[in-house]
Amino acid sequence: MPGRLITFEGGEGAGKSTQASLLAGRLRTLGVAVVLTREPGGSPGAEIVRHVLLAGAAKPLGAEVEAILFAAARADHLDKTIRPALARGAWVICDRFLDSTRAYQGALGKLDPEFLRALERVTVGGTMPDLTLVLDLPAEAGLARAESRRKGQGNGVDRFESEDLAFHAGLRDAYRAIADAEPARCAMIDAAAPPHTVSDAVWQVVCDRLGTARTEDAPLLAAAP
Ligand code: T5A
Repeated sequence: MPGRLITFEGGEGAGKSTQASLLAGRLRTLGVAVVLTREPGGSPGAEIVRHVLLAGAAKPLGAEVEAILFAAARADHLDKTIRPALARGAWVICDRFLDSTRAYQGALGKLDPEFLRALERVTVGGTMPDLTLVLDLPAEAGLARAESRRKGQGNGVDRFESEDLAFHAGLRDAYRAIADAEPARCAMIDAAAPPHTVSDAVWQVVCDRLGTARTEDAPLLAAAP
């Protein structure tokens, strides 16, 4: 079976990491080789760039420089992790990918779409996701979830979490526009329901779009005791 690239996108606290991990588990129960990864990061070099970006060290340099750094991290991630895994036939599940740059740096950072397309050409090239699941949640709800997770971990807010509510509401609109523009690649998922209900909706889309398995091959999680 050929490798596939599935990406999760959405605003802060929408549940991307939770859903990426649940999907990886379901695919593994079917014997699919899965590489679960994230952006920014996912390779040793990209994790260093992640630290610089999320600490806010590049913020004073502006959205254009931040976009270049996200693209540099993505190039390394693709070369060291994603393309080798796809070549082995693994399914790669990535927590954020190029749509995060389009939404955060493009729509909210007001960068020229042509500039972003040029960055995508030299980094992503033909390695576009087979499927992008856009988790949709009101900004207030996502920020509340992110805050409760942060408190649990004893972490402070990072570079983008510290932006105001209008920024995060704008992100939701940006992701909706991205999904509308590429319906063959993207699927919007209502992320307000409990995690296992959202996971069942994700699984349904993966089965329908990628034909990996039938829904009955992996049990519905929401129905589990
Ligand atoms: N960025 C990234 C850019 O600006 N440009 C780029 O190109 C890229 C790639 C990365 C930051 O970098 C920016 C965007 C980001 O600001 P990050 O630390 O990797 O930041 O984290 P995020 O991706 O921002 O992760 P989030 O904070 O948004 O969280 P998730 O992954 O969406 O949510 P998750 O799964 O961790 O869940 C959050 C909390 O909610 C609970 C979980 O248990 C957890 O406590 N939860 C639910 N609760 C109720 N119902 C559900 N359905 C729930 N699902 C999860």
